[in-house]
Amino acid sequence: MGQPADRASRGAVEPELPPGQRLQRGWPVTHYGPVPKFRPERWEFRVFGATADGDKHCWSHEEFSALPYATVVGDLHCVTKFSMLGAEWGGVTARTLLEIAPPAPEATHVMVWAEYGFSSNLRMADFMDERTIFATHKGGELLTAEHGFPLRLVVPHLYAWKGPKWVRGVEYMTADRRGFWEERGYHNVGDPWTEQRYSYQEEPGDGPEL
Ligand SMILES: Nc1nc2c(c(=O)[nH]1)N[C@H]1C(S)=C(S)[C@@H](COP(=O)(O)O)O[C@H]1N2
Ligand SMILES: [Mo]
Repeated sequence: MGQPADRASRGAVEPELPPGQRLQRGWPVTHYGPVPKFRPERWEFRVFGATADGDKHCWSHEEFSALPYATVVGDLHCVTKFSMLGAEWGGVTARTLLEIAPPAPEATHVMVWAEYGFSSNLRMADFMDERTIFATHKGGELLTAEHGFPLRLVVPHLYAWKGPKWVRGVEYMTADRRGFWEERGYHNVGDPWTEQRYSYQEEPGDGPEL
């Protein structure tokens, strides 16, 4: 391969690979279960749980598509060790969502919900990261069905299971709770830079008791 050295010798800014990860050519599809069929008339995006006003907030697909569009550059690190670096994601940032549907001050975590009950939990600080984005596009193109169309979450600074594809809503929580993979042996926080891969690596305070 020798690619990193070539890049370094050209003096290019080296995109960094977290420990134990390798670069992947192309973009593999990884998920559990079937790819859901998108039915626009039945799709809605919901923000619920510990909201500031106590109400549930809902957007139809048309309404959600009209929210402010932004792009961020961020990586995708799968815990099975492949990484994609420096992709451009387009969509609605988590910060925008937090502004238009603010959480109650007591909210400390979020559960991000997707089709078929898939979920992933995040600390509010990770959700609030400026690069956390509900993506509709990658590299200027609409996501394909396998990659999460019409909407997926991307949390570039965490392992990619923290970014549900086919996402349908966010629950603001006043205490932490494990999502789908976090209940099944994966780390509650999932920082790829410190290789927080599995729940047996958790330190006190990293997550709710198993
Ligand atoms: N709904 C759903 N989203 C999911 C998953 C899943 O099983 N279900 N797997 C996650 C994992 S483990 C990874 S690595 C990424 C992969 O995204 P990709 O298929 O677009 O590469 O999706 C994440 N989002
Ligand atoms: Mo993954």
